[in-house]
Amino acid sequence: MHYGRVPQLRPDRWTFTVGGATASGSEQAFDMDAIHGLEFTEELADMHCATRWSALDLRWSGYRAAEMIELAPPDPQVREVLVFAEYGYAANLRLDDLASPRTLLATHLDGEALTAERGAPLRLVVPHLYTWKGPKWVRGWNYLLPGATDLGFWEERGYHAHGDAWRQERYAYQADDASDEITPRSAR
Ligand SMILES: Nc1nc2c(c(=O)[nH]1)N[C@H]1C(S)=C(S)[C@@H](COP(=O)(O)O)O[C@H]1N2
Ligand SMILES: [Mo]
Repeated sequence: MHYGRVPQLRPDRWTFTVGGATASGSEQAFDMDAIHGLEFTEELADMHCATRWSALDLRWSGYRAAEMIELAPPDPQVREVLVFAEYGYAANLRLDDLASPRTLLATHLDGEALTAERGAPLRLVVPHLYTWKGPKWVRGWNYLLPGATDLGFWEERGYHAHGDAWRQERYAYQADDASDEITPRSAR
């Protein structure tokens, strides 16, 4: 399930871009070959949609987002990222959640290459967060400095900046005033 149409893949033009507050100060772009050069790995994860359905024990495989963070690291002040996909879909994540060893840039589900519907060629999977934090057709992320107000698709519509499925963090009004959290406009 997703918002909008399934994007058409243009492999020749496809890049994965890490920008915003990078350690180097410049944006880095990776092509598909660079992604496929990372170590291939697997994670079992449940999907928890914030609108309450769940799907259990899905077997995702692909590459650890943490490896990409190592290749294109953030400025030391960075605690948050905006992960973006085709068509303007994006999600706010904590850097810690992106760097979690279970967070994957997935290319396969249950041993099969992702279909276009499921997010091919690459989809972010963050097992412990609500599924809206995992953009299908992911194209990169921007590192955010403290105080940044960049919001993802659902965060702009009042959803939670962190989105921990086990704490049922669905809506922004549930957030405390922790200064490391982005405060969505609707909660100000
Ligand atoms: N690019 C993009 N990714 C997205 C979404 C979207 O609308 N666009 N929806 C999210 C939400 S809310 C859910 S529940 C899951 C649905 O994933 P599925 O289609 O594999 O079931 O995709 C997530 N990733
Ligand atoms: Mo969802």
